[in-house]
Amino acid sequence: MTTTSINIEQVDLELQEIVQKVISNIRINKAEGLLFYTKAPLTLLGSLANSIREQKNGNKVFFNKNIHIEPTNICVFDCKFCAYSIKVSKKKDAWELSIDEMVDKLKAYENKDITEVHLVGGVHPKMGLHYFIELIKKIKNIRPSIHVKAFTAVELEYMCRKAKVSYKEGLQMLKDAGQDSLPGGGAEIFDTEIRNEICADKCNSETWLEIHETAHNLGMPSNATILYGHIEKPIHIVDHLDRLRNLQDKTGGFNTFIPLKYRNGNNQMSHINEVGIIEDIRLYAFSRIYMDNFNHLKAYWPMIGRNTTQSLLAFGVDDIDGTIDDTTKIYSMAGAEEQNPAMSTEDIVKLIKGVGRTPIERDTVYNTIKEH
Ligand code: V47
Ligand code: SF4
Repeated sequence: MTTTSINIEQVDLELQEIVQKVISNIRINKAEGLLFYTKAPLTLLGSLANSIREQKNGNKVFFNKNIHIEPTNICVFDCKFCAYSIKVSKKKDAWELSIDEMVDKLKAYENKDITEVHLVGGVHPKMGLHYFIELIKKIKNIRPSIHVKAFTAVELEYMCRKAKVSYKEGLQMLKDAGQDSLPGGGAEIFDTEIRNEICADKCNSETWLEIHETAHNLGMPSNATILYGHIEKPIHIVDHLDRLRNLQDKTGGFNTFIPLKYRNGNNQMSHINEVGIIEDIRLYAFSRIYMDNFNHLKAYWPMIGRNTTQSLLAFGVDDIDGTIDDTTKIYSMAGAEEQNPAMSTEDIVKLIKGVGRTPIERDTVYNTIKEH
């Protein structure tokens, strides 16, 4: 690392060694990570994170032009934090889109220069691998150049199991149909005890990691997430980041890391208070420091809100996702500030320039499309 404005003598002795390592680009281990995450002053975490983001990405802040398609909110699983899923199709508020309805959603963007479709939904018992292969083929048929980022590891585990194919076979079939990459959802918290408390019945941590590793080996990159700010403790956060860092060492297949703040509206964990902005900043800044082999750290603005997103650009974040155009429900239903998430390119550019950064329109794999 080149420069940092930290006066190291002001820091507790036990933390100084860790700071020296970070400044010298030497990886910190789990024990050091835990100490640093829990004990380092916020200003120190923030300053180091900002130096690292500037070393990796300069003054750039990336965004893309994308839409979400959510095939259904019916889900066989029962994650306690989920405000979105519905068990049975007959209930009001449930939706199940046909392939043609989903293709029509994309057709509505015929004359708009979106570059990505983010395709994720509940785990519907009847929408299986072959249904989605047909959907992806149709999407690529009408818009061959669009990047299809589709299906969390949770959806993939279920569709492969139902179709009786291995993850490798299932992913290869989806890739052949035109799927380009995987989003980062479903990771939640890898620690087994916490995972069993909040989402016991969906794919476990080892499977999540195995599916992403398999995708990377097939040449499909992916994203990674953490769901933070509920019942997890710092040790679980460090463990989660460590498992992702290990897989990234192995494959290099992750594009970006996306911390997702737990929102407490309308779910079975609504009694848990949401954490405040100080905890958000601590988590993002620490992630930037610990995940030394991830090139990008994303703040997903529909979930965390525009103001916090702007603040996080000084604490390690270099990506804010996309324009979205009000095509996702998952966070608004859990009480996020953004009830109808849509930003025009002008809005995004203004948000980024408002804190003195340089907006870079990118494609999904971080090729620059335009500097604004
Ligand atoms: O896995 C669900 C989270 C995720 C809540 O890869 C909640 O580019 C907070 O992963 N409070 C799905 N979070 C969304 C996701 C995602 C979003 C945007 C971009 C990308 C990407 C991935 O949403 C779930 C879960 O962790 N989630 N409910 C809630 N109440
Ligand atoms: Fe289903 Fe995903 Fe909600 Fe869990 S988070 S209940 S897997 S839609």
